[in-house]
Amino acid sequence: MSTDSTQAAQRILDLRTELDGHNQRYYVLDQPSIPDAEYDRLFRELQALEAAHPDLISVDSPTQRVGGAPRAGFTEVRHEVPMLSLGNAFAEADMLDFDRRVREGLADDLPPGDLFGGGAEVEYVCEPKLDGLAVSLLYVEGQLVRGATRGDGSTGEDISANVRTVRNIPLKLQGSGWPAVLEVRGEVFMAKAGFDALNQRQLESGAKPFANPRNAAAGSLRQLDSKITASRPLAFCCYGIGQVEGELPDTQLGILQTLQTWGVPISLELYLARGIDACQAYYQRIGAKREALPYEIDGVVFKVNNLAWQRELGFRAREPRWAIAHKFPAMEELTELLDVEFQVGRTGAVTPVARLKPVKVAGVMVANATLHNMDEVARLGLMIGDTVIIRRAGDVIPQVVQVVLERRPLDARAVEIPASCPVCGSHVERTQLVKRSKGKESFSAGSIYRCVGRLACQAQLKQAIIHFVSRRAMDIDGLGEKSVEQLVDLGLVQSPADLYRLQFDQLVGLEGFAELSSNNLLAAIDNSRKPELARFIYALGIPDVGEETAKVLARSLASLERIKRALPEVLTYLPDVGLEVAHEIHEFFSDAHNQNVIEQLGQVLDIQGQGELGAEFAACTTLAGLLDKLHIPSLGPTGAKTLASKFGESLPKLLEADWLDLRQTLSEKPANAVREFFSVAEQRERALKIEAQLREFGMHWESEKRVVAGLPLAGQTWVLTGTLELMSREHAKAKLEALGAKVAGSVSAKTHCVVAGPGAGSKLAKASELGLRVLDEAGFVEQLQALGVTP
Ligand code: D41
Repeated sequence: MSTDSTQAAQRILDLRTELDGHNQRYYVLDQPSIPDAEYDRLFRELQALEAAHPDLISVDSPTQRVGGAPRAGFTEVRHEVPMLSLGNAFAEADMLDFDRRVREGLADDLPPGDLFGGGAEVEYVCEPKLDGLAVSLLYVEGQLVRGATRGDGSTGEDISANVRTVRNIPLKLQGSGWPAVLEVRGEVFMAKAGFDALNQRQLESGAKPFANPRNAAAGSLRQLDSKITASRPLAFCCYGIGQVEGELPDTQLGILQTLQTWGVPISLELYLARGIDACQAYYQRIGAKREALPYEIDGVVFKVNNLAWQRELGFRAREPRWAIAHKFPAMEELTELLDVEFQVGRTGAVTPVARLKPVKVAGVMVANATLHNMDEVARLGLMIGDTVIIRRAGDVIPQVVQVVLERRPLDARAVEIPASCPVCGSHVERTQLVKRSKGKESFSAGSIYRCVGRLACQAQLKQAIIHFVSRRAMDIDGLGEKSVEQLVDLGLVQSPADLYRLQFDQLVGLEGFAELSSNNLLAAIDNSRKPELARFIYALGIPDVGEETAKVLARSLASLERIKRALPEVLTYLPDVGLEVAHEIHEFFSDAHNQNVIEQLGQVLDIQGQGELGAEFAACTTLAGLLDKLHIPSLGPTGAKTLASKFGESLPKLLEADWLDLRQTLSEKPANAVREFFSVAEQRERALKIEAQLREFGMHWESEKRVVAGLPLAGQTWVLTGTLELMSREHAKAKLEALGAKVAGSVSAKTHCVVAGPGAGSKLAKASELGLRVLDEAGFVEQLQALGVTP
């Protein structure tokens, strides 16, 4: 043998071993260890080597077989008609080759081409290639009798119980005229939204999240317990048929459309293209829509429409000659983790960031990926030097989804959180994330690391200033991230209040600051001196306080003083403020450093919109509700109610009660708990303090039966949709909120009114469906005027 073929033989053996290993992990263990794109490359390398050295082909080469063995636990199913696999095209040229082979294969059937060499064109059915799991559904007399995986194409697994849980798979065909035996084939997949929600749930329950929707679909479908399958957001889309006893149309499209009339889901993107150019155009169109589609696709599939021609073309090595998949650039690639660096965010959170050997993922160069937190690093089992799978889906930041353990180098290093802040050198503190749920504080597994340097840390200061000046916060135009960095680095700005002390002479001459831009910036800063309270609160950058929460705080408490003093329990009386956010707010204002920054800002700003308390607190509440918020062990909501009514809705009376009084209303355990709770002086005082603050903020016990006049639209939810022509949507929203209404993004039965401008679509349709009140913009303006508000 020549050295060339000796080398080829060795490489072929290596490739086969490697591919067999991947097949085993992919099909049998549901744990793929490399991205599809990498697998495809290895597979094609092997195919090419075998094509060049046909004598080296062996029957057990992965190229001669597709798929894997059924997993122990499911019954085997033999496919009457084999489930073929699909050939792949990666470039336009591959598609032209495919079309040429089709036309050559059909030469006798096609009409002659024209005089200019243009051949007759073939009709192709086009559809997206879903990234899921191929399955077979057998219907006998219209009844679903069996579901099976594709397996290796000849033998799959019986997953009947599981497919029955997939919501859009008909258990019985609709209508009539279906063949006595009909095998429907298609893809079971998981939509992007369902996948995200599932992974969220997996994380919350401490389970491992799935790397991508395909793994999630496969893992869900191959559950031995079909109850688990039922809880997963799976869907089915038919792409063809297998065994048939009866009549069906004689085109691919005709069959799919007929199946649809029987209730079988087919692709919404189906398209009939005449000629290969129309196919290429379809590929481009779907490619442009790819990220916006609600499910993941990895290419587009083209099939000769005429069934007689499909039969004539036949197949070769398990791939039909009449169909091909034109792949899109892969969303996942392999690369190397060069290092892990630590970034410090606005709230001081120290987060690991992956520095990668640059790699192109779906057309975009990726050199960094977020690692979220140290728990994520631990979950991935990540070490520096590892080969990792990078995934870029939609417009989200690239993510590290998996470590390829087999490729871990001997000198791989552990990822360690620095003991001190990489920016300011302050101590890095570990905070165990506390999940405060009803009744108890539970420690979740999560923890974050925080630099304790606050605004003395340049990184936090920069982020805080960038947030402070942003459009939705103080809206100071002309101060981009680069300029903020400069001002901080030069020591000109050491706290947000320093912005208001900047002088022309300090600015002019800095990078990006000529005379005009310096003056413009100073004017913009000056213009921001009278912020609305909500804007100011939002600009402070309190963890977990977004614009909405800032508005709620401003509207209901209506003064910075009250917001600063509000007790966490009192804050939870506000709409949409949970205990966790309430604690964040309280802790923020209790911090001496923050108090200092706010104090300084108070000297340079004139905060607007402070005054009377809003309607939120004017609402009545009950003593039982307050007891509930104290989280007294063993005291449930019912116990709290009986207790409150027994003591005439009066906290002082309840505090005077002795054990016997308590025992008259409660059973022994809660009675003891209540006595014990209030025997601690601090807790007694705290309860009284909360009550006093609630009263100060305008709350009344329901028992006091005082009629409270709220804002005219208090308690109502409004939705704005379509284009408003007389005013901006923000303006309309502000007006509604000032009247006490909540403005929501989606229509539900709880919506009070929908304001619909031109171009309103599904929200308007839903409103009419629900019989809701709908106003056009003119009607809305009238309504505002009727309520005494200038539009
Ligand atoms: O959407 C898909 N993943 C898809 C897969 C599709 N739209 N069409 C397909 N057509 C076939 C043939 C042409 C063989 C009937 C397929 C597959 N096969 C397929 N899926 C998995 C292996 C083969």
